[in-house]
Amino acid sequence: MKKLASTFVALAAAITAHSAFAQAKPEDAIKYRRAAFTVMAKHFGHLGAMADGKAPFDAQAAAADADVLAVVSDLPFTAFGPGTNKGAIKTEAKPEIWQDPAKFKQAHEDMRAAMPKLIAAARSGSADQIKDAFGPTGKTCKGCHDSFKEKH
Ligand code: ASC
Repeated sequence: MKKLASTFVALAAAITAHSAFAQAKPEDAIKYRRAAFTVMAKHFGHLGAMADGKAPFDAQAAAADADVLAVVSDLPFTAFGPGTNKGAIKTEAKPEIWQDPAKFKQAHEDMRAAMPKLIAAARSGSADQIKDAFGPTGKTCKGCHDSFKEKH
């Protein structure tokens, strides 16, 4: 019964989160999440390049990256609703996302725990703080990719 109740709660949350795509074609959701991940990777990657000394450090640009990540980093996760495992355009999302939603949710939660630290670091204007926060956040990106993103 407890399991049934928690399944219902998870389902209700999923329906709410995915309502933007409830009536949409699967490829609309695929396009949306790929676009959000692309924007995310661009700004995350820029922080990483600055942390590694591969791009000149620019505190203002770092804060702008943080602002983008604060808005964009949760968006892809609204677009993995039921039936969006395949569509008319390419997706690298693995079936495991829909087969093991609790594990996928945990991967999202891991990122949600790490990302605010990177965002705060990037807003602080300190290259050292960005360097400290970047690795742990990147680990959550990689952890999710390893389980849920097709390798190519
Ligand atoms: C990036 C990027 C990712 C992550 C991942 C972290 O810059 O585009 O997908 O970092 O490679 O391991």
